[in-house]
Amino acid sequence: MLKTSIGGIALDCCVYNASGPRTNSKNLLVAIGESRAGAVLCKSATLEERKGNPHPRYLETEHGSINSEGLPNKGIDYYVDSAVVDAVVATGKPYILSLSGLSLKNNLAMLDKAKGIEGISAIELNLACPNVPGKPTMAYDFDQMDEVLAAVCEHPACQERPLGVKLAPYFDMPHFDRAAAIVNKYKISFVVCTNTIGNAMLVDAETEEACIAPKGGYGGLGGGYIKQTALANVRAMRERLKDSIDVVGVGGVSNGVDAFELILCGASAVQVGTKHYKEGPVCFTRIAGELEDLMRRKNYSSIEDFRGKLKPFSARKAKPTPTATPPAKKSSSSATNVIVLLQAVFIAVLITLVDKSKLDQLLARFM
Ligand code: RRO
Repeated sequence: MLKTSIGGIALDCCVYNASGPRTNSKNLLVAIGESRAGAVLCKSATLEERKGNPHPRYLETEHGSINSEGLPNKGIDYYVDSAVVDAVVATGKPYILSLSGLSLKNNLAMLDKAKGIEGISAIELNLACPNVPGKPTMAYDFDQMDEVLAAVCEHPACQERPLGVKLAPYFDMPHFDRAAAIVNKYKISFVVCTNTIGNAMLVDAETEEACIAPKGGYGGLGGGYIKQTALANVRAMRERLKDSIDVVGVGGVSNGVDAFELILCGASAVQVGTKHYKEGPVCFTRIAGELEDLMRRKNYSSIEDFRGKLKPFSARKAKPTPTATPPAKKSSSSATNVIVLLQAVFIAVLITLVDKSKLDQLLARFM
């Protein structure tokens, strides 16, 4: 029921993990592979191992999360090592390598290391990490993004397997246009929308402090805080990208309904980050099961039955949803108007029919 494909790789389940939470080591990756997740995506790798930013660097609230991890990872050699690749492949799930080089040169050097490794089913190039001090988000620098994609797409490691690009969230129509136009120029198989909203801040009013330590408290906002941004980014990119480029949705997927909404906006698969951090890989089983329940209720047997089929607002069919502000109670106020009108007509008819003299007598009693 949840089968899909991204960039031509078949996935048994359209729900899998986002790069970041619980993706740093072989054991964590294998645990994802052994869950219901449709694929296994590793933590974004850099050329060298990184310890990341100072702690505390992650906080979850009831509404979502903020992080400034700062790309902690074991370095590319670890994630392409046969001990890791083979262990993930043994789970039967496609292994996707996430790369987030600190320079184009580093990205190309990492691709050299991925070249020829069969167990790597796809590469997700992360152009949107907001948390490395002194490194602006590349997906907001369109000229640099264009230059990096031109070079990366030529690399033999990206000819051997599908290449995906993880983008930053965009908030303005010309930015959607520009990002999509750049991606459309290259042999890119999928885009991932979207990374966290960069340089947000959570504040503790009691202690009067920022909630995380690095970068003066600025961090990437994720989870429920960004679901609507993710929906819009998936939709906007789906509307602009070539049909051959799949869109993967990520941001605020807590349950099956969230996954359904992203697919309705055009996602071929959805990734889960914040909930994976909190619940562990069992979240993939739960969310996939909830998505199946919803599909059964709607008589859908495949995600293709509704993928990208978001309808425009229709006043005739609109029903209030629990999250939407209910419209003003038009129907009851118009019913009140009709009753008042009928009363007026009734009184007018009565006045015409009643004998005028009797009416005079009646009025005299009250005046
Ligand atoms: O490691 C991080 O701080 C991080 C990365 Br690489 C990313 O792409 N997005 C994010 O929110 N955090």
